[in-house]
Amino acid sequence: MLDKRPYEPLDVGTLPRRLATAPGLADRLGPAEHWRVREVGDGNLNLVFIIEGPLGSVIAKQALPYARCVGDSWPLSLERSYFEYHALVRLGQRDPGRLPQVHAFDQEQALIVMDYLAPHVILRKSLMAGEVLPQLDRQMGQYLARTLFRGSDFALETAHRKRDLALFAGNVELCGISEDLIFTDPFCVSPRNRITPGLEEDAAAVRADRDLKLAAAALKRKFATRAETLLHGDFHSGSVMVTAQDSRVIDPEFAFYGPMGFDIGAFLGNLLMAYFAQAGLGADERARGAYEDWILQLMEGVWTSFEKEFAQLWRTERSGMLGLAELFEDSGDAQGAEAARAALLRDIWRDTLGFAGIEMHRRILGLAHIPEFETIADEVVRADCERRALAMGRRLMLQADTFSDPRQVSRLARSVRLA
Ligand code: SR1
Ligand code: MG
Repeated sequence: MLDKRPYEPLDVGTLPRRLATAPGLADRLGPAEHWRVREVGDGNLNLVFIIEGPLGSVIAKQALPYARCVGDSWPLSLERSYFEYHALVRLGQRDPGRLPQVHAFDQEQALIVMDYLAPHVILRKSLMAGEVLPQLDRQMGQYLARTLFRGSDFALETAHRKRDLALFAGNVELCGISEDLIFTDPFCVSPRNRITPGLEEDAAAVRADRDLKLAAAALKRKFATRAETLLHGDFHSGSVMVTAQDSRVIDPEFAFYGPMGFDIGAFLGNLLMAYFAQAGLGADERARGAYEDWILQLMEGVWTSFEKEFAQLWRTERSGMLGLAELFEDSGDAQGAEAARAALLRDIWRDTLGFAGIEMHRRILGLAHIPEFETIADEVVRADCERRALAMGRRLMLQADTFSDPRQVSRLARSVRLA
């Protein structure tokens, strides 16, 4: 246990002093006087340090009392670190080995010490570098199925889930960021919005598109009211770290109870944006075509693996209040249970596509953009890539009902890409 001290943002000098007495850390790293500390955070919100000692390394992540990407004009409470810690523990239990292990949590300092993932790199960077990751679809599909199913009333004991629901209901501030930045800002004039020059007419067309705004409103209602399972809450390709064979999920500070399709949709939407960005990322045409195909295969494979793992969990771990084996298997109607699963997966698939489409809008028209597009130096090329992604996102938001499987999504992506 660390002694309680009032919060202060730490730096490479004060961090080792703060953590020197943290139980177990010296065993993991070696003596504190030999630690080397570097600040490496490049995310939107927090400080991130790598601490290297003679025996090993860890990451220390500290929340700042404001949004780092904007500055102290956007104050944020430190509590997000508390929710991130609880989410890391729960998601890690539901898909063991897929999240960094937590070694210390200092609530007062909003500081989490966890595994340093090496040689992993952020998935976005890997997708921009054209790397093929043969295990990623299976690992991400399984991660999504395990965490979403095991955190829901299909699996968890009711009292446990309701207690957890109450705990994460406190993550008001970060949910508020998503409510504004994802579901509202891209569809109206907001001082937080930013666009690539050349997209002005496209942004105005979105603001005037009543059908699209109705779809955004319906998705926002789902996000805010359907407390189905514990979500990561910000599951994009900057929240996954990869090697050629392994992947880890990081940064669940936006965790809350929401609709299953939200995490899946955010991930698939980011893969689709990586697909549309390839045209501006400078690989030669042949290599690019093959890589674009692989990204679409990855997107399809994540959903297929999710569905497969979800079905397996449905058959073997449906012990929660919504499991309802009494109505089906216990009454001699095993087929009824399969029909209930198929209906649920159709529902999640529809939500997934809508959330994917809205994620694609907010990353192009809102505050928080993505490096896949931002690193395209030629603004005309960038705007063209983004325009195609917006067209795809619109179809996903408005026609989610019409796609029966992810291959149809890939077909549409190819035709939008080549139009
Ligand atoms: C002010 S925070 C902006 C974005 O960064 C985070 O990663 C979330 O995606 C959030 O919407
Ligand atoms: Mg993050």
